[in-house]
Amino acid sequence: QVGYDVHAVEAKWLPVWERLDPFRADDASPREKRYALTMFPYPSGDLHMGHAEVTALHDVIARYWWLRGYEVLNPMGWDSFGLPAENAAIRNNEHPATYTYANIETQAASFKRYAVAFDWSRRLHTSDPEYYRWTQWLFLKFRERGLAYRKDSPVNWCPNDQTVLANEQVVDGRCERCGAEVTKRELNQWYFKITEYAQELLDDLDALAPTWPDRVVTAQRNWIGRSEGAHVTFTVRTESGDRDLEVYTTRPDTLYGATFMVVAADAPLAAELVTEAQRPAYEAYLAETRKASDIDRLSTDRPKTGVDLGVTAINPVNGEEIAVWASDYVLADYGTGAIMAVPAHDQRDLDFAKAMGLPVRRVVDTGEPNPEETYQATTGDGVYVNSGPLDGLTDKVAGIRTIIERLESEGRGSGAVNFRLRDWLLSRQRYWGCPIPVIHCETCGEVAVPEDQLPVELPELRGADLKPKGVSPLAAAEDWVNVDCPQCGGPAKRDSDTMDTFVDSSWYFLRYCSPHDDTQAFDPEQVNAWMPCDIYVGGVEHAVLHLLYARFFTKVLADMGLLDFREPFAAQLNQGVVINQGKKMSKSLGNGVNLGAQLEEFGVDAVRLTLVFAGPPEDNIDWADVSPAGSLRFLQRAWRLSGDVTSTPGVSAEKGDVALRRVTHRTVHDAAELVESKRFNVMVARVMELVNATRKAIDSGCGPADPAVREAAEAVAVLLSLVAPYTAEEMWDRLGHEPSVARTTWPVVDETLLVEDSVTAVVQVKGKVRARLEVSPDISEADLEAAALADDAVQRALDGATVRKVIVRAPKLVNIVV
Ligand code: ANZ
Ligand code: ZN
Repeated sequence: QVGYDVHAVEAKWLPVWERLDPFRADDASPREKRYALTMFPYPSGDLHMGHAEVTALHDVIARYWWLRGYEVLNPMGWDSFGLPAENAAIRNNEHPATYTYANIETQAASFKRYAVAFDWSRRLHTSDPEYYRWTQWLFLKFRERGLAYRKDSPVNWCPNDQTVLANEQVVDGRCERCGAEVTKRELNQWYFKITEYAQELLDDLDALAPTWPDRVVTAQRNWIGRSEGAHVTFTVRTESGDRDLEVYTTRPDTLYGATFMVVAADAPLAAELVTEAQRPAYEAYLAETRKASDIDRLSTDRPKTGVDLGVTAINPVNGEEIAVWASDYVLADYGTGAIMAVPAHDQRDLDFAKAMGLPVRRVVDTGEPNPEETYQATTGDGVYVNSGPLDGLTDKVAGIRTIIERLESEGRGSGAVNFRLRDWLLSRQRYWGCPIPVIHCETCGEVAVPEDQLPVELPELRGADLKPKGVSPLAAAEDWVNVDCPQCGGPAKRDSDTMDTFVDSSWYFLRYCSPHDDTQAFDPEQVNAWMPCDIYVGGVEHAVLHLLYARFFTKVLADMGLLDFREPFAAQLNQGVVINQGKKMSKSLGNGVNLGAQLEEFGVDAVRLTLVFAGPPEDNIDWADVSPAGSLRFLQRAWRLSGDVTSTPGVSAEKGDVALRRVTHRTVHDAAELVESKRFNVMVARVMELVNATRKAIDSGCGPADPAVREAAEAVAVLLSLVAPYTAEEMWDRLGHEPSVARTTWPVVDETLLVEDSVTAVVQVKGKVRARLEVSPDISEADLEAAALADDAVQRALDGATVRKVIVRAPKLVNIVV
């Protein structure tokens, strides 16, 4: 027998699959539909171990569904706009399109070789005009609904990339992409009003919680950050007269302990309140504030800084006059951008009071040392003190209610809900993105590009300098940017910003359902038939941004009447990370594992098997701890079985060796449950056991001609096709079947073979043993009698004689008297 040549097997089946196209999803299929989605990649370089892992895991599910008789939509495409391509293009002095599309071809070829069960007919690239035409259309629809708007606001600014960043793209005060320290800038920007959906985005997480990873649900809940409290209105005595100052607080019950107020230094309000005497000090402080990131500003260990605005405010419940300060620890775009400081019960306020020598008043006695002396804020429950009508009360809920009622009756406040979630800033001052389809006219103002003029194509800008300058390179493209106003025909300019790439990826899963429709973004009928996605596999790094945005888009489109569901992803799986020698792979550590080299050395199947077998899908995989060589040896063992089988295809397994049949049927049965509960590694372990059992049966048991051996080998091929498609196909071929094993059906499990322990029942006819039956130890008398009478050997022994009496002693004996 010749050896197993992985690369020859790969070369043999790849073109066959190309021809058979076994995973093309048929919209018109009568079969039940399933949608298996995996996060589409950025086209930066070739595929790496991370792609290999996520698609190997994802493929187990998609291929399983096909075998179980579903029509499976399993598409792939590229998230092909964005900074990585633009930066690489600048580095290599070429056009972003050249870099992008070359990488897409490389990755597509690698995916094909890697044998992922994608429906390639649905491939899309978000940077194709056929795609982004509809991204633009969606933007215009959002704008019509008041969900896309522009405003001037301080934005996170990456001085290195010279671009605006969403809050989500600022990690520890640094640019997510390049690591540069992020600063603030005032710009006129486009926003999506995701806050309008904050409550629904939060509420609908409850229904997702059972089928979404906990960490994703929690991250989204925290990101949305709903809190309940009150708006309280103070009166500020300014140099130009009295005015109201509203704050948001989660602890209105501590209002008697408010000893000063703090306004965000960078809120326009601070500049309005400050006295002329304090203005120079304030302006100097403001300049400092603009340099700090939100994360730093909210940090409790940061020394508190600030400036006295020189004005006072009146506390609405006790008429007390307190100082108003500006500081960076209050954020301009959260709540109302101003707070009432209760230093006794909020550590940041207390630190500020200590730093500035401001008064502290305890209003809740928790039994702990007094924060007025210790400068340790107490945040727990206790007895209200120094709090007028609340004094002596211990119930916080009642305390909050009492104060809110009082404020409401006096028109100085009301109960309020606040969200941490901000509107989604989508403008980017970069070239390689979807142009915003808006024209700015001096006469008409902001004018939407008429739908029949979409797409607004990106101008080529060959040879142009794409280096970040703070304005989009598109602004300098005179021919492109200067247009006639669609409304008045007068001179106008195109909006030169491009969209955040998260806009592109917020609806690609819809486009896959009708990817070539050039009359609409998606065909609602197809989308409603395929969606929501039954599984979404991808990295936990997208727990907040992408997943929240995709949910938001889905809800808006449902409100537009285009979708009959409000959540896009019914279930989710986050794979772990492939690491090496206990550490994240990185250039500097030199511990990177090259996917291409692994595939060369061990073949596709062994790499895929290794990734699936390494552990639970959510766990990280340390490449130093796994053995692709071991995987390859196992695949060889499995493959060898297919050459040893000597019975013919189609032979009935019923007469085969019962012990082996039990193992086979038990394995197939359990494999289904294991795949459905996403314990793919255990499923692989079970297939390994089946291979061993089959080998034993061939070598020292019933021999290669036993039909149970064929049954077992065929089951191995089908189960292995979920993980090792080449080996499985080759086995299937050697077992005498037509390709593709991936489109055969899941083996039918004979329930009677699943009985855990069996006993041998002896059947006697006229006192002579005529048959032995393997039966369940708890078989009923009636079932045992029926099984005995149905047995071929028993029937032959009876030879037509009339049965006079059957004595049954379940489960061991049947005695037939004629
Ligand atoms: C008085 C108070 C007393 C507060 C107390 C807390 C404890 P969450 O739960 O995150 O919504 N706050 C409000 N606006 C702020 C801003 N723009 N920047 C920084 N802090 C702000 O937090 C709400 C609480 O955070 C509010 O309740 C306010 O401080 C502060 F014992 O008001 B609290
Ligand atoms: Zn006009």
